[in-house]
Amino acid sequence: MADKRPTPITTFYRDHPDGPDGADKDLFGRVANTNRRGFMRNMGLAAVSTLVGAAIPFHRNMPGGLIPAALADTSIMDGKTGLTLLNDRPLNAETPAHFLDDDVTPNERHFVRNNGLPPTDMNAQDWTLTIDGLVDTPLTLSVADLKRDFEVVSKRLVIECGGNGRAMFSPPARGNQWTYGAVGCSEWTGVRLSDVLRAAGVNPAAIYTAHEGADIHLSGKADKMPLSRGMPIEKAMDDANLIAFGQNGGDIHPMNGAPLRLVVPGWPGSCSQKWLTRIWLRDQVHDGAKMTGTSYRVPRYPVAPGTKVPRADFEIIEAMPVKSLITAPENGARPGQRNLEVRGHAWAGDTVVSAVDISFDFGATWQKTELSPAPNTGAWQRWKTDIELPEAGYYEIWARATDANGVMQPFAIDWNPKGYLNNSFHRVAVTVT
Ligand SMILES: Nc1nc2c(c(=O)[nH]1)N[C@H]1C(S)=C(S)[C@@H](COP(=O)(O)O)O[C@H]1N2
Ligand SMILES: [Mo]
Repeated sequence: MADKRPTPITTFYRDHPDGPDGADKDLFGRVANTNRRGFMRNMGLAAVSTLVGAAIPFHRNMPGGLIPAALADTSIMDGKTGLTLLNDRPLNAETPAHFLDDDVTPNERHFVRNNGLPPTDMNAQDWTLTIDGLVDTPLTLSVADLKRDFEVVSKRLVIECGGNGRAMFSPPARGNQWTYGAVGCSEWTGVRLSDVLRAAGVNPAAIYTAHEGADIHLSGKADKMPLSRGMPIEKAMDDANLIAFGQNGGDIHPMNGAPLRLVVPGWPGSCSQKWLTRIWLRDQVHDGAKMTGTSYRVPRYPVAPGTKVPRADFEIIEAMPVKSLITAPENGARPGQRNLEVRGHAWAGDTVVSAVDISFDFGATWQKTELSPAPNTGAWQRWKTDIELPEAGYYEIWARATDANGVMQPFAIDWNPKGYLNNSFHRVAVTVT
């Protein structure tokens, strides 16, 4: 009934209903016209051994495409450290909770969620953004134009993948097995999306945005996009949204969408188009890649775990639910003393967090924490408290946030077929020695 550990990769391969090919497909994405799957796929044992720096006595048990844990600290991504690699094609990596302890998530700790292959050219000098569709004046803007013609602002904004927490779903949901770390709160610098849309002149017939980026579909086909999502025009006009060209005082990390990306706090990360090239205003709900079917959608009504839900009963995810993360102590900590500072962050979609409580007696009693206000709309909020554990032994620290509407994180997962919106409590194990 509580959180389940992520499925071990060997179990995942052994039990996959479509065999190892199906498991490969889930983990690495099938490439339609080539046989390249993951980067490990075509590597012989000798190459893998070289990479891990030793012979592998149990190599026969290694599933095809397995990313050795020794390499899982994202050694194939420059400028990222300590992330856990979940998939290498497309690249997906999450941040262990204790590496999210900073108020502002450094570039190297910001998770990476790619649906396709990053563009090869991310040169800010010749990058342009087109604003078109239902606007009075279509615009083509360079990064320099954006900086010159609009007010430049810096804000801390949370980006959280709609699938964060998917790994704890039972029955399991296909897709990247994010645990807790598909979330980050960097300081983004850019111009307000609303200012740019107003400059183009929003036609009253526009009801939805459509976002396009320069990344490449896994098939390599130029006429296919890995991801193109949008949002209702009312949400797009929210002053919190940025067209960002900076992250934490410097350039955006290439894997986080350099040189230009949208940042739409509070809604699924998929709204925050990376490598942004176009915003198109439409008179209908956008039907781009991963906008339709069951992508980033949940059933309109609560369903029992494992239910097969008709497609027509899915609706597009909008605001993300209230959630908290324990960033200290680290899971598995073995402190030598009973007094500890417990701290973390909490955030709540389009609203704010009003309380974070923690428990170390499996939820029998709860202790209030000191909660800071968000430094700006769309940022996460720091919480912390001191605890004194009564004696040596094993404890779990649980955190539970409540939003301004009185909605509290649940203990158990609200299951849905695609594994979105898991905001059940974060739990951390601590053994006082
Ligand atoms: N162009 C493009 N933008 C994208 C994606 C993508 O695959 N391509 N992934 C989206 C998803 S699903 C998420 S959760 C966020 C993740 O942002 P990050 O990789 O900077 O953490 O980017 C979004 N923007
Ligand atoms: Mo996402």
